[in-house]
Amino acid sequence: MSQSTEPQLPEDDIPESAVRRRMIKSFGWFTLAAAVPVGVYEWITHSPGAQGIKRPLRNVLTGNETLARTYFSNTHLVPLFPVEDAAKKARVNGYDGIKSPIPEDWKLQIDRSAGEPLTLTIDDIKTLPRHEIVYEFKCIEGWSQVQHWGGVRLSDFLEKYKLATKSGNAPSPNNTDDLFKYVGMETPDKGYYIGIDIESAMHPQTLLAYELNGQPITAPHGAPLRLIIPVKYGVKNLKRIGRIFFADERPRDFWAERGYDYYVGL
Ligand SMILES: Nc1nc2c(c(=O)[nH]1)N[C@H]1C(S)=C(S)[C@@H](COP(=O)(O)O)O[C@H]1N2
Ligand SMILES: [Mo]
Repeated sequence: MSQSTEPQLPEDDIPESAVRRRMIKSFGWFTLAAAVPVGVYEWITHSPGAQGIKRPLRNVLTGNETLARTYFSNTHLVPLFPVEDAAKKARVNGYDGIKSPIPEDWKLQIDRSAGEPLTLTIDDIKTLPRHEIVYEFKCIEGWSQVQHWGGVRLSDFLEKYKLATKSGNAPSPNNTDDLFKYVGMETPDKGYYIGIDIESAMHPQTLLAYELNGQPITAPHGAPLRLIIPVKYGVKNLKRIGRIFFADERPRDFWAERGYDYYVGL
């Protein structure tokens, strides 16, 4: 586990707090970025300069929902905390879809637009760059807690396995029309399920998490793999992912069906 005050990142990475500071300082940049339609935050920050910013801006969309969705997802980083602030014992909440033992033959299944579904082991997922995040996890029921999670970026995962696109190519800032609008996830027994907008899925702080406090996630917290999506309330942070799929229609969502807002963004 990291002893430094910030989660350790690969050397070529931009520390997320530094990105945030830059964003806060540069209000103009922030406003421009807020108008970019799809989850291109990452693409913009990694692009060399003005040239890289031009293309997403050409696709500016209007409409309140689009603006709200964009503002609350890819242009907005949640605040980070020093690792010492993380709760030693994270709170457990919600057992839907995880009441049975973890399937011994657990594999992550991912539906693709063409060909057979992909099936991956936890070791396959661990081949991607590991990221940690220490942030305030918020449950819609009114509690929150600083927690320390580790895993891989969902955006890295979608790129590596060429997912979330109609063409079967890796997601690209040059072709946002090719992206499906939603990502759906469900537990192996389908007892809990969520849908998230693609902008939030591509958000740089969204993780497929396999560690809590530097240890493998325990069963009640969603072993072997769960979603950590800091731009959303707890309800969207599905534990024990069994299947991932992509759609242009909103995937069904356990708590949205029970009266909560579909987006539940922070
Ligand atoms: N499979 C599954 N995932 C779930 C839930 C659930 O009941 N089943 N509850 C959600 C809610 S409401 C919250 S607040 C968080 C809690 O995560 P934790 O138990 O790790 O604190 O998990 C979310 N993911
Ligand atoms: Mo929750």
